[in-house]
Amino acid sequence: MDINNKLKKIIDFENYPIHQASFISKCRDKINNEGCVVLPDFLNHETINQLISESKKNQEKAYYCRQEHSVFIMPYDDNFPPDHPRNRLVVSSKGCITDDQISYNSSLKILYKSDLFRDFIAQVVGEKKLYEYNDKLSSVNIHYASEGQELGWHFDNSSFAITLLIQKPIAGGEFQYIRNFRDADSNEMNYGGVEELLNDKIGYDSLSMDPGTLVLFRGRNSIHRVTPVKGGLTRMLAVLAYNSEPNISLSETSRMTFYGRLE
Ligand SMILES: O=C(O)CCC(=O)C(=O)O
Ligand SMILES: [Fe+2]
Repeated sequence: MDINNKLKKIIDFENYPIHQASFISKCRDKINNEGCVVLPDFLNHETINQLISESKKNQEKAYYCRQEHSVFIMPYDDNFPPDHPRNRLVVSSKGCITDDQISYNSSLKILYKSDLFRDFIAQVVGEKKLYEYNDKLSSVNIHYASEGQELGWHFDNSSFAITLLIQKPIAGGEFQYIRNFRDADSNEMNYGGVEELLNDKIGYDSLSMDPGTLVLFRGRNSIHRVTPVKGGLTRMLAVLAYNSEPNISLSETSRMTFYGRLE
């Protein structure tokens, strides 16, 4: 079967006509105005059940890392004191499996590789074309967060990210964010705002999502975090990553940090 026909069995194509100009333009307006597009029940129930079972089987292969990092995900800068928002540290801890550990037949791979889906995302985020990562690890990942694991406040390096929740924890594991909180391209880092946030002086938004929800998020300027998971059910989430240029590999530093290996 053609990959785009397979795709139509994986997603709710009736409610989400990702090939239609009017739907695409609605999503484009949404991401431009609100910083994210959230599509509940994007994946069919059968797809979610398959993904839960394959992700559980793969969990034993996950590489776990715990890091202390600045919200800017940059090394310590001597030009600022240790308690400056540029250098203050937050904690992130999670497990991760990589693209090469996910079966070629997985719905996630069919989705990731389908032109229909890829063109939809490209048009929504305003890129001509999207490419997979050149290395064998970085294109499709599954993140695992068990009790107590979390992602601290951060800005992403990439301009956008696509996530699909596979399993929701009993409590916690909530995605929280403040949109347009800095302007990286004009080097406007909003240290004042970051300090207020880290001191718990300002509010933020929360995204509520259930398994099967697709989130397309511009995380480069919108600060975000995932709160600590509570209870015995692991938060499992797929991350689909594309590049706007061909032949790009994730940096060696990032691969070593997140995957513990280069290939
Ligand atoms: O787990 C999530 O929902 C978000 C993941 C995230 O922010 C990241 O991987 O940078
Ligand atoms: Fe992020």
